Amino acid sequence: MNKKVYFAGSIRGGRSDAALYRRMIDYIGRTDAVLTEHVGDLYKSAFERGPGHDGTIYAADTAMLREADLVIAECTTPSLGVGYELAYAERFLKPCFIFYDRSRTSLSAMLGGDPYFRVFPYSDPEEIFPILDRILE
Ligand code: 6IA
Repeated sequence: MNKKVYFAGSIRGGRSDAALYRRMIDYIGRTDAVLTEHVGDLYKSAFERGPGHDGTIYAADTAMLREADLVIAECTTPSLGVGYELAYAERFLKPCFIFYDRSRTSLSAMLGGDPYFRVFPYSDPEEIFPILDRILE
Protein backbone atom coordinates (compact mmCIF):
# COMPACT_ATOMS: atom_id res chain seq x y z
CA MET A 1 0.00 0.00 0.00
CA ASN A 2 1.28 3.43 -0.96
CA LYS A 3 4.43 2.36 -2.68
CA LYS A 4 6.19 4.63 -5.15
CA VAL A 5 6.03 2.84 -8.49
CA TYR A 6 8.17 3.72 -11.51
CA PHE A 7 6.16 2.50 -14.51
CA ALA A 8 8.29 2.06 -17.64
CA GLY A 9 6.92 1.69 -21.17
CA SER A 10 8.06 2.54 -24.66
CA ILE A 11 7.90 6.17 -25.82
CA ARG A 12 10.23 6.71 -28.80
CA GLY A 13 10.41 2.94 -29.27
CA GLY A 14 6.78 3.14 -30.47
CA ARG A 15 3.44 3.98 -28.91
CA SER A 16 1.33 0.98 -30.07
CA ASP A 17 0.81 -0.16 -26.46
CA ALA A 18 0.19 3.27 -24.93
CA ALA A 19 -3.46 2.44 -24.12
CA LEU A 20 -2.33 -0.64 -22.17
CA TYR A 21 0.25 1.47 -20.25
CA ARG A 22 -2.59 3.90 -19.41
CA ARG A 23 -4.74 1.04 -18.05
CA MET A 24 -1.85 -0.37 -15.97
CA ILE A 25 -0.96 3.08 -14.59
CA ASP A 26 -4.59 3.78 -13.65
CA TYR A 27 -4.87 0.36 -12.00
CA ILE A 28 -1.66 0.81 -9.98
CA GLY A 29 -2.73 4.37 -9.13
CA ARG A 30 -5.85 3.15 -7.32
CA THR A 31 -3.70 1.92 -4.40
CA ASP A 32 -0.20 3.27 -4.95
CA ALA A 33 1.67 6.29 -6.35
CA VAL A 34 2.81 6.13 -9.98
CA LEU A 35 5.77 8.49 -10.49
CA THR A 36 5.66 8.29 -14.29
CA GLU A 37 2.08 9.17 -15.35
CA HIS A 38 3.44 10.64 -18.64
CA VAL A 39 4.29 7.14 -19.97
CA GLY A 40 0.53 6.56 -20.33
CA ASP A 41 -0.17 9.96 -21.88
CA LEU A 42 -2.11 9.21 -25.05
CA TYR A 43 -1.90 12.70 -26.51
CA LYS A 44 1.51 14.29 -25.93
CA SER A 45 4.09 13.85 -28.65
CA ALA A 46 6.84 11.40 -27.82
CA PHE A 47 9.17 13.43 -30.02
CA GLU A 48 8.85 16.79 -28.31
CA ARG A 49 12.20 18.48 -28.24
CA GLY A 50 13.63 21.71 -26.96
CA PRO A 51 16.99 23.02 -25.84
CA GLY A 52 18.30 20.61 -23.23
CA HIS A 53 15.04 18.66 -23.31
CA ASP A 54 16.49 15.18 -23.43
CA GLY A 55 18.97 16.10 -20.67
CA THR A 56 16.08 17.27 -18.51
CA ILE A 57 14.15 14.03 -19.14
CA TYR A 58 17.21 11.92 -18.31
CA ALA A 59 17.91 13.80 -15.07
CA ALA A 60 14.26 13.68 -13.94
CA ASP A 61 13.72 10.00 -14.80
CA THR A 62 16.95 8.77 -13.16
CA ALA A 63 16.09 10.80 -10.02
CA MET A 64 12.62 9.17 -9.95
CA LEU A 65 14.17 5.72 -10.41
CA ARG A 66 16.38 6.30 -7.35
CA GLU A 67 13.34 7.44 -5.39
CA ALA A 68 11.06 4.56 -6.47
CA ASP A 69 10.28 1.52 -4.31
CA LEU A 70 9.88 -0.71 -7.34
CA VAL A 71 9.79 -0.71 -11.14
CA ILE A 72 7.05 -2.20 -13.30
CA ALA A 73 7.87 -2.39 -17.01
CA GLU A 74 5.66 -3.35 -19.94
CA CYS A 75 8.16 -4.62 -22.53
CA THR A 76 6.04 -5.85 -25.46
CA THR A 77 7.11 -2.89 -27.61
CA PRO A 78 10.92 -2.92 -27.43
CA SER A 79 12.40 0.34 -26.11
CA LEU A 80 16.04 1.30 -25.59
CA GLY A 81 14.94 3.67 -22.82
CA VAL A 82 13.04 0.96 -20.92
CA GLY A 83 16.02 -1.41 -21.20
CA TYR A 84 18.30 1.33 -19.88
CA GLU A 85 15.90 2.08 -17.01
CA LEU A 86 15.77 -1.58 -15.98
CA ALA A 87 19.56 -1.84 -15.86
CA TYR A 88 19.72 1.44 -13.92
CA ALA A 89 17.12 0.16 -11.44
CA GLU A 90 19.03 -3.08 -10.96
CA ARG A 91 22.16 -1.07 -10.13
CA PHE A 92 20.19 0.60 -7.31
CA LEU A 93 18.70 -2.75 -6.22
CA LYS A 94 15.10 -1.72 -6.93
CA PRO A 95 12.76 -4.72 -7.37
CA CYS A 96 11.87 -4.96 -11.09
CA PHE A 97 8.82 -6.67 -12.63
CA ILE A 98 8.61 -7.15 -16.40
CA PHE A 99 5.46 -7.93 -18.39
CA TYR A 100 5.28 -8.80 -22.08
CA ASP A 101 2.81 -10.37 -24.50
CA ARG A 102 4.36 -13.72 -25.44
CA SER A 103 2.41 -13.92 -28.72
CA ARG A 104 3.65 -10.52 -29.94
CA THR A 105 7.27 -10.34 -28.84
CA SER A 106 10.32 -12.35 -27.94
CA LEU A 107 11.81 -10.65 -24.90
CA SER A 108 15.46 -9.59 -25.17
CA ALA A 109 17.83 -12.19 -23.72
CA MET A 110 19.43 -9.33 -21.77
CA LEU A 111 16.21 -9.04 -19.76
CA GLY A 112 14.87 -12.60 -19.86
CA GLY A 113 18.34 -13.98 -19.10
CA ASP A 114 19.03 -11.77 -16.08
CA PRO A 115 17.87 -13.67 -12.97
CA TYR A 116 17.52 -10.36 -11.10
CA PHE A 117 14.33 -9.51 -13.04
CA ARG A 118 10.95 -11.07 -12.29
CA VAL A 119 9.41 -11.72 -15.70
CA PHE A 120 5.70 -12.31 -16.42
CA PRO A 121 4.86 -13.34 -20.01
CA TYR A 122 1.13 -13.13 -20.66
CA SER A 123 -1.22 -14.32 -23.43
CA ASP A 124 -4.10 -11.99 -22.58
CA PRO A 125 -3.60 -8.52 -21.04
CA GLU A 126 -6.30 -9.34 -18.46
CA GLU A 127 -3.73 -11.68 -16.81
CA ILE A 128 -1.67 -8.61 -15.84
CA PHE A 129 -4.04 -7.20 -13.23
CA PRO A 130 -4.18 -10.05 -10.67
CA ILE A 131 -0.37 -10.23 -10.89
CA LEU A 132 -0.19 -6.49 -10.17
CA ASP A 133 -2.36 -7.13 -7.08
CA ARG A 134 0.19 -9.68 -5.82
CA ILE A 135 3.16 -7.41 -6.56
CA LEU A 136 1.59 -4.46 -4.74
CA GLU A 137 0.07 -6.22 -1.75
O1 6IA B 1 13.55 4.93 -25.64
P1 6IA B 1 12.13 5.28 -25.22
O2 6IA B 1 11.75 6.68 -25.54
O3 6IA B 1 11.10 4.29 -25.74
O4 6IA B 1 12.15 5.14 -23.61
C1 6IA B 1 10.97 5.10 -22.85
C2 6IA B 1 11.29 5.24 -21.35
O5 6IA B 1 12.13 6.38 -21.15
C3 6IA B 1 10.03 5.46 -20.52
O6 6IA B 1 9.86 4.39 -19.58
C4 6IA B 1 10.23 6.80 -19.81
O7 6IA B 1 10.37 6.63 -18.42
C5 6IA B 1 11.51 7.38 -20.38
N1 6IA B 1 11.23 8.51 -21.28
C6 6IA B 1 11.45 8.58 -22.62
N2 6IA B 1 10.98 9.73 -23.14
C7 6IA B 1 10.46 10.42 -22.13
C8 6IA B 1 9.77 11.68 -22.05
N3 6IA B 1 9.51 12.35 -23.18
N4 6IA B 1 9.37 12.10 -20.84
C9 6IA B 1 9.62 11.34 -19.74
N5 6IA B 1 10.22 10.11 -19.74
C10 6IA B 1 10.62 9.67 -20.93
C11 6IA B 1 8.55 13.48 -23.23
C12 6IA B 1 7.30 13.08 -24.03
C13 6IA B 1 6.24 12.34 -23.18
C14 6IA B 1 5.48 13.35 -22.33
C15 6IA B 1 5.26 11.55 -24.06
